[in-house]
Amino acid sequence: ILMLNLSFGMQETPDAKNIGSEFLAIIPTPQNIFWGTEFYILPVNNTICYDASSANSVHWVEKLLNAAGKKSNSTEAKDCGNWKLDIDEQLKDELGEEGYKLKIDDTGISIQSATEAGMFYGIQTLRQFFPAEIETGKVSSEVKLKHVEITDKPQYSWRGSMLDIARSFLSKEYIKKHIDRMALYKLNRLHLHLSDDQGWRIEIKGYPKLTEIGGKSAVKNGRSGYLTQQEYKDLQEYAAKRNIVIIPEIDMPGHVYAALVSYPELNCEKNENIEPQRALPPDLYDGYNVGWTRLCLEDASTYDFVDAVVKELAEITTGNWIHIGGDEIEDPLYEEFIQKADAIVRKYDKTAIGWEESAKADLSDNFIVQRWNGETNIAEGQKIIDSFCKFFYLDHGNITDQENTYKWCRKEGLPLEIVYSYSTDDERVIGIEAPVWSELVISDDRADDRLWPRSIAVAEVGWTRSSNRDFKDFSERLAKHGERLDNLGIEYFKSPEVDWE
Ligand code: TNX
Repeated sequence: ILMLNLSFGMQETPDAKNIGSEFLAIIPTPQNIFWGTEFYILPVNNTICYDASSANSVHWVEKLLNAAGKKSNSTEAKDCGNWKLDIDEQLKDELGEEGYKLKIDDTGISIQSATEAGMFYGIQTLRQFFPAEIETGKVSSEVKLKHVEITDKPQYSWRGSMLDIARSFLSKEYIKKHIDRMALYKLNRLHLHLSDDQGWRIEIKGYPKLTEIGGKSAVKNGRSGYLTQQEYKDLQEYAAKRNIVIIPEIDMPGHVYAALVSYPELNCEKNENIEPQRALPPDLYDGYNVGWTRLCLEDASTYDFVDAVVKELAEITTGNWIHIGGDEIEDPLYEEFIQKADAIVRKYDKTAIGWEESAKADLSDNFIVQRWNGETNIAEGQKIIDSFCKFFYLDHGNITDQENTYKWCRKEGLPLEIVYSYSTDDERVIGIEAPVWSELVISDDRADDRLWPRSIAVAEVGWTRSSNRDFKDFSERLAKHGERLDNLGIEYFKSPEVDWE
């Protein structure tokens, strides 16, 4: 490989770990990168040559060129201009579902991949070669692209971010912005926590009171609201164009107070047994307790509700997965519930995901367990998404004692370096995901502060193999992304570990 690249006039970086610090800062670090010494000066007029299967990707290149103040035309042909986009299924063995090759030399830019996702990620890497100004949509300076040859693919297929829009709602505009930001760093799963004690956030046509009543509440000082099915589908389509799959979660059989208030027949607890004691209905809940409500599992008709909700969700969801929650509840019928809910999800052709506690039940092999504290024994054949709270619960502080953050999982909080330090050799793990629970995240600015820049660390941990990861190098590259984040309008936390430029 080295010989081959030398023959293109490329040089292997002397210190692979130091690739970002000399000039460019690519995050996440690509698997293989050979820097040239020259620059390709982007001309005013560009021709994009693509094959039929790359047609959708042309749009992203046009967008980049437009923001750079350049002109472009596109042609379905091979080797005709200074941009070559080529999706070739034969490359799947080498590049997988999301990998790409990017080459910049004195003839221009070429990107190859086996899939549209890979092509999209090649373009996202290239975007980071452009000056940070590109994120404002208007570049005034000359665009000099350093000669390079990159072959890249992710370590994990699941690189997730979770927004809890149940405790406090986030608007669809915010969620769209979040999707854009995720895409830049190659995060590919957006898990939406859509229901909890404090609110129900997705329209279910068969049970309209879920949103008519349950959509009206929120945690103290938080925001209420909900997504219509149309809004959900719009978000999903917006995300899919950016290689992001939305995973809807309806948290059951616990965390259901908003549903119980909307449909009291789902509740079989005597009111006086409910902690904290509240009348059911009509009071909505705006407190912080967890693990105090449950669906009436003794009553067979509860499963009609579960079936109807899962059915509607499955109908509007294009991704493979439905998250059924399953956290923080003690109930003698819990295991039976998880098995039945899994069967319902499978009946509607989706794969179920549940929080770690679901592994107490005897699960089908395709069920995915989302691990958060590591206290539950998980069977050999099970797939796992790691969301260990001590690495990934971003409602914890960026620094120790940050205002309005939780610290129950790690009293020192979760500074960037801790998030970055996750690694595992557990072969069951298909990836990672960082949740932002929102009891205390009640505004867009707070969401930005908790998500960024730590989601960038999550992105690199999910994409880059641990042997290629180094925190010092990461923080130097991240420092160079400050201006980019500013230009994107992100109110990120200025982590003191980073020497922001
Ligand atoms: C735990 S661990 C929760 C959430 C809370 C969060 C607060 C788990 C699956 N659930 O219900 O919002 O802690 O940090």
